[in-house]
Amino acid sequence: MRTQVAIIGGGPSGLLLGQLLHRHGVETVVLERKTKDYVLGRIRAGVLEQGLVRLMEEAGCAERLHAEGFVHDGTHVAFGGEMFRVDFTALTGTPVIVYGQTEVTRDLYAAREEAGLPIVYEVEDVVIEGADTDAPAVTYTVGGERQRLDCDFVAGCDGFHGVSRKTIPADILREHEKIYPFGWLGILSETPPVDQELIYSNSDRGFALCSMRNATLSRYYVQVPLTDSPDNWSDNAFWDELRRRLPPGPAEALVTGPSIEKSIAPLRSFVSEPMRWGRLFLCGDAAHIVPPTGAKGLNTAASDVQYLAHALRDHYVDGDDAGIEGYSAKALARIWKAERFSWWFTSLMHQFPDQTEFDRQLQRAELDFLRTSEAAQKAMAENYVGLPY
Ligand code: RFL
Ligand code: PHB
Repeated sequence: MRTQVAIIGGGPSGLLLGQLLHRHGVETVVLERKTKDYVLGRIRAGVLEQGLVRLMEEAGCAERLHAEGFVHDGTHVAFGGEMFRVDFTALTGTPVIVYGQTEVTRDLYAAREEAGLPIVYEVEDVVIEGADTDAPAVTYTVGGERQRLDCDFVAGCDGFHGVSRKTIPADILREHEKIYPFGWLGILSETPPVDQELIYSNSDRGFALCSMRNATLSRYYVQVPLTDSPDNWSDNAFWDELRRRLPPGPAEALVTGPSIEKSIAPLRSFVSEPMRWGRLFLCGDAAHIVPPTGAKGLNTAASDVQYLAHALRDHYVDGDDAGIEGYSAKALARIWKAERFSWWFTSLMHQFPDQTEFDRQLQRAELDFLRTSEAAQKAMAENYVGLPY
């Protein structure tokens, strides 16, 4: 088999890239390790920057997002039993959209299927060959048979545990990592959200976040030690702990019910450089991870995809390779800013096991500065709604 761009990974990065390239007449084949149902069963991000919304529009996949997504003009930040609001739209002119990653992915799958574009599911033992030559190929096993996909370029959209990053030789790849000493225990429940907007809470008992998917589906998180397990948490224990970490108003308003999903995600910051090796490009979680506090994971994947889609368009349509040459540096410049914001907001909102009273007072002072300073709120809002790209 032969294609122009082999896309490894059928998550949001790979599917969005495939749709954008299709719009420019560039052929792709998507290779996905799992089944479609498995990919759509993963509960992940919920907050979309305007940049991603714009890309979904460009891909012709934004109809349901506009009909069902919720416009959030701001967010609440709670600490010391009090709560204040940061008004994104007033401060930056831009809101964010709450629409689940699962739904983004579902819309992209539907568009790919409607356009009759190829996806190969349940591929195993994927190997990228000749990425540093003019004739790369991807080999893989499906249904017990070894296959070969010849291509011009390979897009590594296969997430943090994929093969693409590992294909870059060790003497070229540089990895930067920070592991946080806690995780987020998250639940999804068929209950109305406690507030119309998100609540990020720094409490003496640890961080909590109230989020949502729609008017009847809520997503809540509490910070837990890395050693914890979801099996240690009954639904009631979760609700009690969440309530204790919220200010009195939302704590009283919280509607509880059975959880339909419960899991723990560790928190990590990670960047690998460069994001291009010859004809192999890394996109999204394959190249970088942020702790979820800034809601930036899916959104940083989106900016990579835009840069890469435009670079490949310029190559095929205009014969211009400047975008390809500049891809890694351009993507990384934006990634590092999202890394910085996600690290900052994580550091501000969580309890660290080795935190001294001095550190805690600094957190309180910074939160109070954020509460009272328009300049501080504007800096936060600008980052939260997404730096331009
Ligand atoms: P994905 O979504 O991991 O998709 C990669 C795809 O590649 C497949 N794959 C392979 N396919 C073929 N061959 C191989 N060898 C393969 N290895 C892997 C996988 O099966 C998968 O389908 O990466 P992508 O597309 O780059 O998208 C990135 C986002 O998924 C990720 O950044 C966000 O979900 C991160 N994230 C959040 N981001 C936000 O912006 N806001 C959030 O609120 C938010 N919450 C979260 C999150 C991530 C979480 N994780 C990873 C556990 C909450 C959680 C719990
Ligand atoms: C979510 O809804 O899952 C969510 C929202 C905001 C975050 C992280 C996760 O910062």
